[in-house]
Parts: sequence; C-alpha cells; structure tokens
Amino acid sequence: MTVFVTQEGDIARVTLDNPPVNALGQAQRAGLAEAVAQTNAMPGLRAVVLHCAGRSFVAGADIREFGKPPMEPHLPDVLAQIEGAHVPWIAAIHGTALGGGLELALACRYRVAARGAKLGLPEVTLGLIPGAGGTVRLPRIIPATYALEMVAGGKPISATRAADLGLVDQLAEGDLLDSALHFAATLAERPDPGPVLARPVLHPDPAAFEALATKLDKRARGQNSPKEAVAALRGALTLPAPEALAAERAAFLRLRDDPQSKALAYVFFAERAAGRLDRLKDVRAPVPERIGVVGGGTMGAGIAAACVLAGLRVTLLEQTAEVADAAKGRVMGILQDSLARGVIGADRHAACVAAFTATNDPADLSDAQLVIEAVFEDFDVKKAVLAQLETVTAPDCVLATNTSYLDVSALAATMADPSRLVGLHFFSPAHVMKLLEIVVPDAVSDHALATGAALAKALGKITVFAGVCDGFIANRIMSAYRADCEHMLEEGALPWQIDAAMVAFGFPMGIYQMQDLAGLDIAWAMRKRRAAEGKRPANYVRIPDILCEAGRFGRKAGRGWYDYSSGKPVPDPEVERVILDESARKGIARQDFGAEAIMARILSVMQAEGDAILREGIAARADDIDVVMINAFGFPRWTGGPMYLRGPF
Ligand code: T1G
Repeated sequence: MTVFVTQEGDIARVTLDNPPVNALGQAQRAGLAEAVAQTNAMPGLRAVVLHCAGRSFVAGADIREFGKPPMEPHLPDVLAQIEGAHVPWIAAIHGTALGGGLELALACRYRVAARGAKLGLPEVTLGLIPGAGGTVRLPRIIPATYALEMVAGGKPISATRAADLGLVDQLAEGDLLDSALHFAATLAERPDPGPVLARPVLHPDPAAFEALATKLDKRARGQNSPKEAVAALRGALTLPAPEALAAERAAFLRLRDDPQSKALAYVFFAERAAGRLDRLKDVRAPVPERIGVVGGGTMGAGIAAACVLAGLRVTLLEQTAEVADAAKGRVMGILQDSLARGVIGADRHAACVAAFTATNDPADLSDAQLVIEAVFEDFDVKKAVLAQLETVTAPDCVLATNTSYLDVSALAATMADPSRLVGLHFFSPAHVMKLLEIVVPDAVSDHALATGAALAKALGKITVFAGVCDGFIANRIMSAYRADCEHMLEEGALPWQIDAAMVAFGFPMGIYQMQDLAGLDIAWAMRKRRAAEGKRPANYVRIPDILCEAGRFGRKAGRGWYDYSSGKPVPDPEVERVILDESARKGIARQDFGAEAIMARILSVMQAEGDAILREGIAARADDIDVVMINAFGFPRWTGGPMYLRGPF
C-alpha cells in the first residue's frame, strides 16, 4: 500500500508514500481512488489533508509507464473523484509538485505550500501536455497568461510566486502538515471558492495572452508539444469545461504516441544516467566548498561565477593585482547580471560577492579543496601552472584542468602526483551552459574523480564522463562535422544553405553563424599551430584561412562567413566568390545540395564519429553522446540525438 488514510477528529489525512519522488503509478492512482471512497464514508468529516512522505510532493505521473498502454484508474478520473469529494481536500505541498502532481493539487479545493516548494507543469519538456486537467483547471485559479507560461513554457515557479498568483492559498508558517491541518480546521472562517472546474476562467488580458502565445509558438521550433499546449489553453478559455477536458485528453494521448515524446523521455533518463560511473558507485566525496580558479579570462570568470552562485567560496588567482582586479570585474559583472535578471535576489547576490576573492598571491590557494586551471590553451603554460599548484595547495586538494583538447593524461604525467588531476571541461558561458565533460585521465584517483563529480552536481551540471582524446566527445564530433561541412562548401553548398538546413532540422542556429559568434580567429590560430607541427590533414580546406587572412573574424569584426554591416547575418557575395574560386582551384565540379542531403551528410558524420568514440571507450554509452550533442550544440532535444535517431545501439 502506498496511500494511507488516518483520521484526527473531523479531519482526515491521506498520505502518499512512493519513493523516491512519489510518482503516480497505477498503484498510487488506485490508492487515491480508494482514499476518496474511504473518506467520503467518514461521518462528520469536515476536510481531508493530502500530503506526501519523503522529500517531495508528487513529481508527476510515473514516466516509466509511458511506454505501456494506459492502465485504470486513469488519473483524470481519480482527480474528478477528489474534486467531487463530499468534503474539501487540501493539498499540503513540499519539495516539488510537478505535472500530474500539480494536477492532483489543482483538483483539491485548496493548496498550502512550504516556502521552498516548487510547482510546475513540465510535460511539454517531455513532448506532452498535462493530461489530467492541468490546462483546464489552472486558468480557473490564476490568470490565463500566467497559466499559458507555466503550461507551454514548462518551467516551475516558486511557492511564493504561486502564492502571489493565487495558485497557493497559504504559505506554511513552520511545519507544513501542522499548517495544513490548521488551515483545514479553520475552513469555516474563509469563503468556499467551490470546485475548481466550476469556477470561471480568469482572462483579464487577451492581448498579453496572444503575444505570449506567438512567442512560445516561435520558440517551439520543430517541437509539437508547446504548440499543442497553446491550443489546449485556448480551448480552456473558450469551451465548456467538460469539452475542454476531453480536448486536452485527446491531445495528451496523441502526443503520447508521438515519436517526439518517446525521444524526450529517453533524453530525460539518459541525462540522469550520464553522470554515473561504475568505478565510483561505492565512492563518496563531499562537495568541495573552497574552490580555487587560476585564470580569470572568459572561462575562468564564468567558472568562478558558477561556483559562487552555487554557494561555494572561490579564490581566483591571476598573475598580477591589476589583471586579478579585471577578472574580479568580469565575475562581478556576471553576478550583477544574474541579480538584474532576477536569477538571484539581493541577499543571495551579497553572499556571492562576499564568497569571492581575486588575488595574485598563489599562497591564497593554500586552503582550497579543488583548484581549476583555466589559463591559456598551451601545454607548457598549463604544465607550469599545475607544477606551481602542487606546491601551494594541500596534498589532498584536487587539481582540475579546463582544457578543451589537450591530452589530460600527458599533463598529469608532468606532475609529481598525477593522481590529483581530473579534466573538467566547461562550455562557455560556464555559468550558463548545463553540460560538463569530466575527463578521466589514466592516473586519476577515485577521490579526484568523485570530487569533480560532486562539484558538477553542486553546480547543477549535466555531467558526462569522457576518456582522453582530441576534443573529448563534444568538440571531437563538432570538429568532424565542421570539417565535412567545409568539404560540402567545396563540393557545391554555401554556408547559408548549410545553416538553413540545420535550423530547419531544429538547431537554434547553423554551424557558420555559430562560428561567427564564437570568432574565427581562435580556430585559425589552432590550425596554424597544427600546421607548424606538420599535422595538416590531406584534403585540407583553405576557405576558412582565406577569410581569416582577409580579417573576416566573425561578428566581432563585422564580417565572417556572413556580412554583419546591417547588424544581422547576411549572405556575402565575397564569401561565395572565395568558395567558388576554391572549388575551381581544386577542379571540383560543384553540385546542388538540398536541405535533406545536407542534414543526412551531417548526421552520418556525427554518427560515424560517435561510433568511433564508443569503440575507443571515450564515451561509455551512446546515450551519453546524445546528451552531449543536445546540451553542447543544441541538437534538437525532441529528436533524441544523433545516436538515438540512428536506431538501436
Ligand atoms: N516518473 C518516474 N521516475 C521519476 C520521475 C517520474 N515522473 N521523476 C523522477 N524520477 C526518478 C528519476 O529517474 C530518478 O530515478 C529519481 O526519480 C530521482 O530523480 C499526467 C503525464 C522531480 C525535480 O516531468 O524533474 O505527470 O535514476 O535524479 O535531481 O499530466 O526528477 O534514481 O532510479 O531527477 O532531485 C511530469 C520529472 C511527468 C518531473 C527531482 N513530471 N522529474 O530531481 O532527482 S508527466 C516531470 C524531475 C505527467 C501528467 C503528465 C526530477 C525532480 P533513479 P532525479 P532530482
């Protein structure tokens, strides 16, 4: 049994206990239906308080049931029984009330929440929409525009925000259950708003609703569920409740069968499995609270900001006091931006500022538990920094390198104690990008690896473990398809055609716009270094070098693959000329490339490189490669990723 009913005087308590997150599977739905029947039969009852054991209220329907045919009792039917119960039900919410969990709370007459709780309808992120009345009940409790943002945006809101909107009737003072029981005991003192479905919809600002609907529709790109969510909200505003519920259920069942929802459920579980490594399953390492960062450039400042925003203390080391001060300015700028955007409040901002120190004295790193070097991408520079860190830090302090492509095992081999070094490959901007590649060098200790993983979890990162190779997983695959796109340019395609094909497939932007944004000079410098080392590939494509030699370094230079003189990326006839001349110089007869052919080529190169990465043991699972491509380069999530698209591994 996972649903228990107890009675205290004229109040009944229904407790749901289904670890780890009280997901609503068939047993829980049946237990709730039984609890309604049981409490309906209790004489003299005045109210029911529904709460959950464990760390959270209900986190939603049990995603593990999605692949199976829906089993009775169906959630909408159970919620209708709760809404129509003989006495009002009061949901006591802690932790998270998500998806079907929030729908369960919406079927209750009232909601009492702990201040730290979060409430949301994330179904769109799984390729679905709420399937148990969420789109019909929510705009009867909060204004429709806010309901639309929650349903089609999929992001949870805080309990305090929910209270401001009227979604939560009372924020608990002290113990949640005591607050909910007291709320139940004093029901007679407050007006009864009646069952939610019987209330009118709140639609005070149709213009705002339409503006948001247009924005969400655009943001959905190729994903179906946000569009269906907007349609369901429109139905809730225009149809009688029973018809709106039926339309919502039909859309939910349609999306359940949509390949996009299967792919998104795959990604959900793949992201949670990615951060696990067999050798660490019995290894525990505390979160390193005192972090050192060496190098305060874009990456170093971003890493330092990510750490203070996660509540850690950071000492950033630079070579001189002046450069350290400039680095501090970059970190303070990020914190100020987070404050301005409401990501953190004033108190949190002050705490982050107090937790950060910039210095040019290496001795200030002496108490660090983990130090990340983010200095210039040069082997000898990093080798010297690591040697210095070994002397100024404690022997059990973990050392990490943020290198993008250097051999981390070779770097470790230059150290007195190679077991201390782990690779932590952040993506820029480090305080924003969710993905973190933890690179596993030959000699690394379990303690260093586990400490890196503990830091990644504290930063809220999606972690993937990678073996040592050029570019690890993300940059290695990106280098492969970038090279093949350059061959497509010589063979007949144009940058804007390739970018358009990638955007039509679902990428937020194409590879050439992305390069212009990052700057072409960094890769150019690396190509020149490799050429000097005799590492130039046989069928080398000179087109990017020709652009760089002409000073076309991308958006920052006003010209790159595109012309930015209008402020927007515009195809540039000069670039087309360079490409056509190169095709002619190599005697290549140009051919037309359609969008499908372009994407087929890009996908096959990604999949071939992914297969090589799996064969070499650089990635443990094909799922990890999909997690990387989705979170590093915006590979459209609703497709599952390049390896999932290719079929069974
Ligand atoms: N169903 C089944 N298992 C779930 C689950 C769920 N809804 N949510 C989490 N888990 C498992 C997860 O796989 C992991 O298992 C463990 O719980 C801890 O999760 C009808 C149809 C709640 C914020 O989308 O966002 O309701 O790997 O590692 O970081 O309209 O889990 O340990 O074996 O993520 O503390 C809508 C999804 C469903 C919420 C907790 N609900 N979950 O995060 O722990 S659709 C969601 C989360 C729906 C209705 C529709 C997070 C979390 P294991 P975790 P966490």
